[in-house]
Amino acid sequence: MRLILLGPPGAGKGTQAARIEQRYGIRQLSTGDMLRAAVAAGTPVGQKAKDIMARGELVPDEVVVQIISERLDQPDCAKGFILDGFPRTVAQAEALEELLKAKGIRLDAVVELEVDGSILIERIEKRARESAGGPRADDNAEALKKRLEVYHAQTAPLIAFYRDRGLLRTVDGMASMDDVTNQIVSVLEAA
Ligand code: B4P
Repeated sequence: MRLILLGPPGAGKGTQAARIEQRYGIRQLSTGDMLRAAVAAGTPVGQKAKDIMARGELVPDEVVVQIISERLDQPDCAKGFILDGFPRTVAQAEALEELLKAKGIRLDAVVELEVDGSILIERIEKRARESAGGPRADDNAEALKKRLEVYHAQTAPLIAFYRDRGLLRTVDGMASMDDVTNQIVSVLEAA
């Protein structure tokens, strides 16, 4: 099973990808987590990404495409994968299409988590307040405003991109976490 989870910041992509990974034994590939790990380790990619992420902007397409391209070649992705937070631009989606074509892999579904703006802000403010290790560098009002603007300008066009390819499935991301998981499972069982 190969799928993409699409949605604005705080929509629950990371939350749901971890649950789907558990349920189906397919790998969660979160570009956000990979980039945060690179920042924490101080690698060249991390040094490049650190300030960009803290401002709530997108890391350059070529950097993220390279990370995903290498990751998809790892043996643990052979059974399937959930792309969480990738692609985030039309250029990334086109690069992914080429990559998958070259590897002879077909996507099963693109699941969009639909959540209203006010709920996204509430969720991220809650995470910033409650996170044990302190808030994420980009979980503050200014960066969040930017992340939402970037989503609408650069990522939302992917909804039409995948609808045109007959892959888009939209679920209500405002329901409880269990309910959202059940909706995604239904979509996958039907794919
Ligand atoms: P990400 O790490 O992808 O973060 P996100 O979009 O903010 O979060 P997500 O939707 O996963 O929300 P979560 O489940 O955590 O990106 C961070 C940054 O990395 C980007 O801004 C960018 O700089 C960079 N980046 C990443 N990928 C990139 C790419 N492809 N290209 C360029 N740059 C890239 O949920 C949020 C909160 O809501 C949690 O606290 C959760 O507990 C809560 N929640 C979730 N579902 C809920 C529900 N149903 N009900 C109530 N609460 C819920």
